[in-house]
Parts: sequence; C-alpha cells; structure tokens
Amino acid sequence: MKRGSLLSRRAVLRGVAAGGLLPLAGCSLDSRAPGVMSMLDKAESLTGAAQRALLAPRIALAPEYPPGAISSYFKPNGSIDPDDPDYVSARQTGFADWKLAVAGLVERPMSLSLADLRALPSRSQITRHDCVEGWSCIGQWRGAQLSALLDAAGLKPQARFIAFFCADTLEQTPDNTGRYYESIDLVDAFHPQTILAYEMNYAPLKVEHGAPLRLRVERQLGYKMAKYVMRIEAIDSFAALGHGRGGFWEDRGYEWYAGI
Ligand SMILES: Nc1nc2c(c(=O)[nH]1)N[C@H]1C(S)=C(S)[C@@H](COP(=O)(O)O)O[C@H]1N2
Ligand SMILES: [Mo]
Repeated sequence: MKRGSLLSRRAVLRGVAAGGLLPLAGCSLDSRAPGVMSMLDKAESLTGAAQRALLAPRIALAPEYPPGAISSYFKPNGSIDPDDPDYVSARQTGFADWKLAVAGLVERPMSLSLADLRALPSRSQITRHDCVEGWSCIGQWRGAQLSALLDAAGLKPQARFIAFFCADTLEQTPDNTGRYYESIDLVDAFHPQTILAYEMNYAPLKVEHGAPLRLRVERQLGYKMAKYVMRIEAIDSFAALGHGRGGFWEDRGYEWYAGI
C-alpha cells in the first residue's frame, strides 16, 4: 500500500467483494496463495482508480463566469463591520500594519503583510457565492493561492486541516466561542480556486466583504468563506476549537462539509 493512499487495501477488497467481482464472502483470505496475491495486485491498481473516482468531484473546478455576469449588488452577510479593538485600529490605518499569522503544524511560522500576500502566486476568478439562506451572487475575486502559502510555510506531516481565525465576534458568549472561525481539509486547501482574497470586483476588498483578507473556497457554501482572517493554523483536529465541530456555523448545526 502506498503511503498516503486514501483507502486501505482491506477496504478496497471489501468493496470489491461487496460488488461481487471477487468471491471473497465466507472465504478465509490467505495472502500467501498465488491467486490471492494476484487479486491483491488488482486491488492495488483499483485503489488508484477508486481514489480518482472519489476525488474527482473534490478536485473539479467550480464554474466560472464572464465579467458580464458579475452581480450589480453583492449582498454582504453576517458580520459587516467588526468592532473588535485590534481590528478597528488596523482598519483605521488602512491595514498598513496588519499582518496575517501563519502558525500551528508548519515548519516555518510566518507573519505576512498585505504586500507579502500580494507577492504570492495569485488567481482571479468570477464565481457564484451561494449562501445557505438561499441567495446567490456572482463576483470576481483575486487572492493568494492558499497552496502557495502552505508550501512556503511547509506543512508538518501531522497537519490534516487548515483553520481560519477571524477578527469578528458574531455571537457574544462568556467563553469567546462566538468568535468566527472555519476549517477545511487539505483537499480544499490545495484546490487551485482556494484563495485568500484581497480583491473583489477588481477593487480592494471592502470591510463589509471581509477586508483585508477573506477565504474563498469555491466548492462550498458561503459560511465556509471566512471573512476578516487574522490567523491561519495547520491543525490535526478541530475538536479543541469552539464547540468542536469545525466552524462558527457548524457549532450551531450546519454541516462541516458544505459542498455545492
Ligand atoms: N468572519 C466572518 N466570516 C463570514 C461570515 C461572518 O459573519 N463572519 N458570514 C459567512 C456567511 S454566512 C456568508 S454567506 C459569507 C458572506 O460574505 P459576504 O458578506 O461577502 O457576502 O461570509 C461568510 N463568512
Ligand atoms: Mo451564508
């Protein structure tokens, strides 16, 4: 079994057996028997095909649109003007001294200015934003590819998720679990359309849409797209964050994987 494969050989064999391709049910599997070895070899190559089949919908690009499709009004939602003191003071200086912290399970923790982020490989995309509330808007976004940032920071082998910590407190709670945060897995983190956007509709990102930096993870619903991102962490589990479900809205009942 190659390291990093998504499916164990045993799981593939189970799947193949369930599909009726191999008469395994009720048999004892002796891997020393030559026939069984060739079955295992077939399973090994099936693993690649099965992985591709499983990953294909995750890797596919979200639809992109021509400039003429950009919505004349893009509805701001959730927090639109954070009042947390650090954010307010950063905003007052036009985010000149603002820094994004990159920490957690990375080889090289970093602190990046907007100029640093703009110097990273970027992507521009015109996509449709779907909010779980039932409205959609099309907008243009440009930002640093998260994959480039993570390559620069160097993920440690234990890293499984990327967490995004935001400036805004959407719900006041005594234990600070009302602060907005989000998390995504590494498939989404390294997806080419996953960007840390500093530009919207060909202009610097406005405060109501998450200035100075917000996540775009285009294969998922709007609540995954954390605005006002202040800190990114590579983590091995999100159990210790908030109420342990991987994001502000997830903690309040929404799905962690909000695929569209
Ligand atoms: N920090 C933060 N990020 C957030 C939210 C929020 O309240 N705070 N709302 C989410 C929801 S539900 C949606 S639909 C989008 C809205 O993005 P927009 O304001 O640019 O339309 O941001 C998401 N990211
Ligand atoms: Mo939303």
